[in-house]
Amino acid sequence: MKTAFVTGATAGIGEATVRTLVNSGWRCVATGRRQERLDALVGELGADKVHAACFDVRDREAMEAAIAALPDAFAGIDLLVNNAGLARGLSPAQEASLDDWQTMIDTNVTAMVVLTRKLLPTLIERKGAIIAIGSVAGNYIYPGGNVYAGSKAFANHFTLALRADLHGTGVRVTSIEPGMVETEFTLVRTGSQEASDDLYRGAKPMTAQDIAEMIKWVAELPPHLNINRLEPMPVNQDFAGFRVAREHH
Ligand code: NDP
Ligand code: 8X3
Repeated sequence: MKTAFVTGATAGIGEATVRTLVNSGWRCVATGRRQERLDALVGELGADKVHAACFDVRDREAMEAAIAALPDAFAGIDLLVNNAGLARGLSPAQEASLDDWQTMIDTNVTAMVVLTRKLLPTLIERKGAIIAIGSVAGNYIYPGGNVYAGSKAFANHFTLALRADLHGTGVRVTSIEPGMVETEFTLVRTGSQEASDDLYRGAKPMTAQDIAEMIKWVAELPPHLNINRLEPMPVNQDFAGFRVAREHH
């Protein structure tokens, strides 16, 4: 049985991924800050299938302690799903909160880099795989995207850079860069259930399960196949248009 390490498993894409992988015969280390949600996953799927590792990904010591405390059955990692992440705010840069910017950089950039570096030895030893959840926000610019977009451009490119460095190791690396997925993401971003509901209303966004199925598909491909990047979007979403500001005559 293979083992996946899935960050951000208390909600949305990560939670759906743990459920999908376990139902397909994987073991999962499920991480996040909300212990009660991790406990619920263990209760639902079984302690032999899910190990709950509750820590803040921005806390390097806590991350290291959680890795060191993995039970033997979960200690050899075959798949790292770099998923934990968030957006805070949609304000233009000139009005944005520096604390929000720091939170996004610490979570989406620094934590992903540190965790990946920590798990590379076991991933190489087991000829495993890395799947990272980047975003279309890293590929196309939209107003208010600023630091979130920058952090996801980093995620998209860091993941492809790993693919180059891991050349010849047998480790597979994939960057999945989704558009709009209905999760708690927009609630976290806006701080408002109403704003979140408004954004999704009538848009037919993708579901967390849609992305989990892609992760499972990529993870279970034959070992000679590597998908470099996937960029799924809802049919009702497309690219940001160019804008022109008109001077008054
Ligand atoms: P959710 O808000 O539903 O889930 C986010 C997950 O990240 C939660 O499990 C949360 O756990 C975890 N997380 C956030 N901060 C931390 C932290 N400091 N320490 C540990 N865990 C943390 O959002 P999604 O499922 O939508 O987001 C998952 C990923 O997908 C993110 O990287 C996001 O940028 C990306 N993405 C999302 C899209 C969307 O439209 N929803 C589109 C494209 C990409 P907890 O709060 O318990 O710590
Ligand atoms: C977030 C994707 O389309 O909501 O990563 O900006 S989108």
